[in-house]
Amino acid sequence: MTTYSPVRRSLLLALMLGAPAMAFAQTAAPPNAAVYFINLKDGDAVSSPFKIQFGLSGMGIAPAGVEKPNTGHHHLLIDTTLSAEELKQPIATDDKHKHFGGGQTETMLTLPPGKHTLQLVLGDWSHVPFNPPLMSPLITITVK
Ligand SMILES: [Cu+2]
Repeated sequence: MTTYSPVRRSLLLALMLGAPAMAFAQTAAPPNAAVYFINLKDGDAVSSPFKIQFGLSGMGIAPAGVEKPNTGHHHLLIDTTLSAEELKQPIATDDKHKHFGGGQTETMLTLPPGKHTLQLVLGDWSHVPFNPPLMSPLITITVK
């Protein structure tokens, strides 16, 4: 007969219950909210560095860490997209996933010449995308 320590037993119990502590809470998106690029569209050609303006309607902007209903902050995806799994957890922070946790609504970007994809994703106060996700269309631009 196998015996488990109390800690081991509670871990097993957590696993059996689906480990709810490991799930991130997603915030519901308000109806009619939309995220979009204001000054860029699919197929545009730009010279680096270039300005990107982030559009948001039907919601407000709040800095990261501030939990306020119907607000979030922008994230810019560069040459990448979020998988279905990634859309349910805090957005990564690296060269391809930029956070604008200060509540910024524009940025200057420097990219090497060639084609690049850009997409905006709104995250809640804890950097988790909304449900359903609030994303701009994915656009492809050419940097001259
Ligand atoms: Cu963020």
